[in-house]
Amino acid sequence: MRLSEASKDRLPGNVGVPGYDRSGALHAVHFGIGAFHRAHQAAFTDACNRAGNEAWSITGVSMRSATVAEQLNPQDGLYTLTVRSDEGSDTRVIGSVGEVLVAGPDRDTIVDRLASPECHLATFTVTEKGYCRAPDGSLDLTLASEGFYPILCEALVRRRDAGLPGLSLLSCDNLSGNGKQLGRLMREWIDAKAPTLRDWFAENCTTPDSMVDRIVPAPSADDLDALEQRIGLRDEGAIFTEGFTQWVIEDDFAGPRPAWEKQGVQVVDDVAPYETAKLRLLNGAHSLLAYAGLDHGHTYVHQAIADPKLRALVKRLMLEEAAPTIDAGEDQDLASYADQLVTRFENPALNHRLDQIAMDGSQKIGQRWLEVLAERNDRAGLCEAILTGIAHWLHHVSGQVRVVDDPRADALQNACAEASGAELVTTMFGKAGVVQSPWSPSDTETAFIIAQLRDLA
Ligand code: CS2
Repeated sequence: MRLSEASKDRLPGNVGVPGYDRSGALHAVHFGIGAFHRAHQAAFTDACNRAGNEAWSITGVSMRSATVAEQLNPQDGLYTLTVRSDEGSDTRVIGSVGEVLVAGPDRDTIVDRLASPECHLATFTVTEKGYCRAPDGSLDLTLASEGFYPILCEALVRRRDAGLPGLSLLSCDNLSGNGKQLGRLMREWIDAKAPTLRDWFAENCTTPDSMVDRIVPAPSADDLDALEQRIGLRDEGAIFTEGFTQWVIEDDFAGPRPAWEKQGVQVVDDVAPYETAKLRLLNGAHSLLAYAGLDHGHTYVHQAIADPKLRALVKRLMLEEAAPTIDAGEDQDLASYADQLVTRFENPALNHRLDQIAMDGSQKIGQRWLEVLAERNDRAGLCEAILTGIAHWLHHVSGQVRVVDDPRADALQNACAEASGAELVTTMFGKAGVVQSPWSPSDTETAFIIAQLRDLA
């Protein structure tokens, strides 16, 4: 039997269920309702609803596939979130998602939801590639026409024409200055497609920056079967995650939002120090573990971090290469942050696949590695750990070792087929390179990468 409103009372007593009215007087629309959103923002909003003084309901939007809609709609939007640690598994039902719509077939309904007076927020986990940036960082209008931009723009025009307030547009993706980038890209769309909206958008909508953190591996079929055995109901939308969770948001909202700060969310004036530390230490280390770990024959993050060679590289990347580029706030201790990250990576109960992290590298390595290299250009010493990561990434995107899951896979593979050695490094990262890079490799850096690549061949 499937989990649903009707069946949820059959769950064992140790599985918490939403005890609140789920009809939701206040509304948020979330673009990109994958595993991450369900373990993070939706869980924080569920905690707010449970705390009792508000009733938020989320319309989840899948940009492409109908899979999540098929998982959650027959379950009345309900799904379980299981926290996995050394001590075992703790499961609860999350009730903040009311429905899931699919961008193609349900387009008009999504616009209606965003244009309704109850809606105050649009949130985003569309992944790095979902922002549809051209290699030079500007909005690629052709790609964007398939993304969230036209839907959101149409809804904002309707809100303006109806005299409704604007929306807070909250990016929860791993981009540096994610809110500022979203604002800039949305303005580029508006300028090109609906210029009369420009002033209203500037005056009525906000795009706060945010740093999001929780490790959420893609669930496996075995995970779902074992959960069913344990809780007695089938949950096709189940999510499994770690205990740690963090959300830091810039205090810049256009209207109401859930009282997330009462559930541990940090609402601050400046997100940048948190975001930079997270992207460069956690995500930077993740990408290194992914490409180097796969080349060393590992499958999961906990295996790669247990490999002494990779562990030493990760520590070096975090403490000696990334940390010196971060202007840490008073409450940030980067050395203990790095220790905490290593412990999180070691969690064997998560089974976090390296190939999940290796996806879309062309969209990720800029804010994780290249910005660090660019900032350290003038400092003493080579960033050997990051440069080793780059060698493994080049080996990966050559397409000769495994399938490359990346929106720029063809361009990357062609570049690897046509150039080698120093020429390859320049083709990739030089001015007008295949990857838009704030960093121009020096001769010493290039020589280091080539030597590493030779060892991998
Ligand atoms: C990972 C992130 O897949 C990836 O690229 O580095 O999803 C990472 O697990 C999260 O950002 C952790 O907060």
